Amino acid sequence: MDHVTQFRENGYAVVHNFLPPEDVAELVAALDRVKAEALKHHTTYRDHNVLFEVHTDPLLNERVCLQAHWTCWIDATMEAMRRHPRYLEILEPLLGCDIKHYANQIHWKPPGAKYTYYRYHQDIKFRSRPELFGDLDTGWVTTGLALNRQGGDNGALCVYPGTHRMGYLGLGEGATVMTGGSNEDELVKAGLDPDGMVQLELEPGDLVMWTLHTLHGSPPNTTDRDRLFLLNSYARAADSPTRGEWAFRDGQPVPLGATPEICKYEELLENPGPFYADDDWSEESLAGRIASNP
Ligand SMILES: O=C(O)CCC(=O)C(=O)O
Ligand SMILES: [Fe+2]
Repeated sequence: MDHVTQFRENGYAVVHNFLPPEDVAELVAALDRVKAEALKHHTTYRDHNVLFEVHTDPLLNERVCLQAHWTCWIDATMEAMRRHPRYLEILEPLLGCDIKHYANQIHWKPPGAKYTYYRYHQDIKFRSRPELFGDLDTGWVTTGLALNRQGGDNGALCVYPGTHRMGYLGLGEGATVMTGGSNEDELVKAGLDPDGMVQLELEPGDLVMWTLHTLHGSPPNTTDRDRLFLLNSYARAADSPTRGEWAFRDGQPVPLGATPEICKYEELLENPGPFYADDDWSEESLAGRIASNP
């Protein structure tokens, strides 16, 4: 099956060898630069759409960076890669040739850290203003690019085929997606067979794509290797005139403009930062914390 058929039938698709090794190596080097920059901050830091999710890990007793958003604003490799021609190639059959970009996130899973899993959820949960977007079912594609080898042991993504047709299932409510603990029990409550969850095994340069309704999550990293994952979310430009950065216009890559657009951070205009968030991930302070997701 080609990726378009897979995506439509299963709600996800894997594109092996999406990027060649030289591009992967460039991205891995960029991730190292970004992480070094992030760890200059004592806690979570935001400047417009750029976010470094930094906290002191309760097991490692040292600072870790779990996510970095929109690093295309601070790193030329990241900026070029968000509109790499391969993205257009795989997105055009699904979204056309006018495409906007809504989420750009690096996710790390530092070995030995406490919070390296993502509870099962559907990304529609994180669209705070769905009315601003047209076609939430077929107009959106989230992509996750594996930048190192990943499987169940180091926390690769899991997806549940067919859930893209089931509407919002309500999994993962009542706790944050990165800290709330396993929610496997909710699968059964939602009428799903836990064995239906597919654990992906990805090589460096492989890409997985999923919809806003595809149920997914990922297990913790139990190895001494990190898991390097680069997420980018795209949608049909015509569906959201007021949100998102252009990625491709009329089939041509579009660099970032002079100033950031509102993407997922709706408070961009009123509260652009830079500022630090009070990001204490100790057990006591976690209640009520909202993690930022694509
Ligand atoms: O990084 C992962 O494994 C999953 C991330 C995810 O699903 C999300 O951020 O919405
Ligand atoms: Fe997600």
